[in-house]
Amino acid sequence: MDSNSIKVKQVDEVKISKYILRYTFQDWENIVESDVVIVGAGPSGMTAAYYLAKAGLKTVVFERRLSFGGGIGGGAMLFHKIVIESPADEVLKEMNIRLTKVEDGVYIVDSAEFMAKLATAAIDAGAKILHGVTVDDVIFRENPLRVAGVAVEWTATQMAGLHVDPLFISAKAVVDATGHDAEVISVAARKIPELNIVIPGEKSAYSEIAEELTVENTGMVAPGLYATGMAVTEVRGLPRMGPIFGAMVLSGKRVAEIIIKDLRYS
Ligand code: 48H
Ligand code: FE2
Repeated sequence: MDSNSIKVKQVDEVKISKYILRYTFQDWENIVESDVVIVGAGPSGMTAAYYLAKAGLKTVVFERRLSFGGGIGGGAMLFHKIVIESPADEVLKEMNIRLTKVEDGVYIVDSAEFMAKLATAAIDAGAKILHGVTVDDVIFRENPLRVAGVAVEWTATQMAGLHVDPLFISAKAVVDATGHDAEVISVAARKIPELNIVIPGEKSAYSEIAEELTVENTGMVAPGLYATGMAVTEVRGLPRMGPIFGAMVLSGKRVAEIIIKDLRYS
């Protein structure tokens, strides 16, 4: 060894495995009883996670893929710029995301920066984001009838087509932030008919009105179950808006505010 060599602390394979297992299970044991479960780490889910964690609620985000951002990365036709309009710019500025003003109240942001800093903001606020986990069912309770958590499975297990039973995570509020398919609300509608959830499905594009409608209709779909982002559009039969993301951010913020209020008075 020459005098320029760097001394790297030696850790053997067994220790590497033990440390990973110990701290992974420590986290899982903690999140198994959460205040809020958010399904999907897209723009609406991560914004919601940021505000919920900031308010002190134990918040976990389950994301099927091994990445953050949902539809942000794909932008429009894979172009790497995202359009944001006021007042969503205030949320992005709070997260140190740089915006270029193109006209009064309209901004352009780089998709990579948007994804990375949104995730950073949510994590720094205290939210736990777990990748490679798919939510495929909910837990429900009667008297009063409500959604009380989710069932989780490894995405890889699902992709392999294996029949493996899930683990359950309890939560006072479950947020469907899964985007266009509103997967969590869809499964609840199908498997718990007593909730009387009817899903009309998203309409074709009408950007000017779609954003405001999506934000306005954000909120509770059934006791314990909330919609944010494009899941709102699907569940409430609203038009889509295309590659403009202000409503996703504002919807995430709104669902967080509603849940914070609901949990405070429950
Ligand atoms: C775990 C899951 C599951 C599951 C899905 O699609 P997203 O980006 O969702 P939003 O609503 O935050 O943002 C929508 C936006 O990207 C968009 O598509 C817009 C504005 N479209 C307008 C238009 O006209 O087309 O993110 C959802 C995330 C993704 O990362 C999925 O992988 C993840 O949820 N996900 N994770 N369990 N069952 N289903
Ligand atoms: Fe979309």
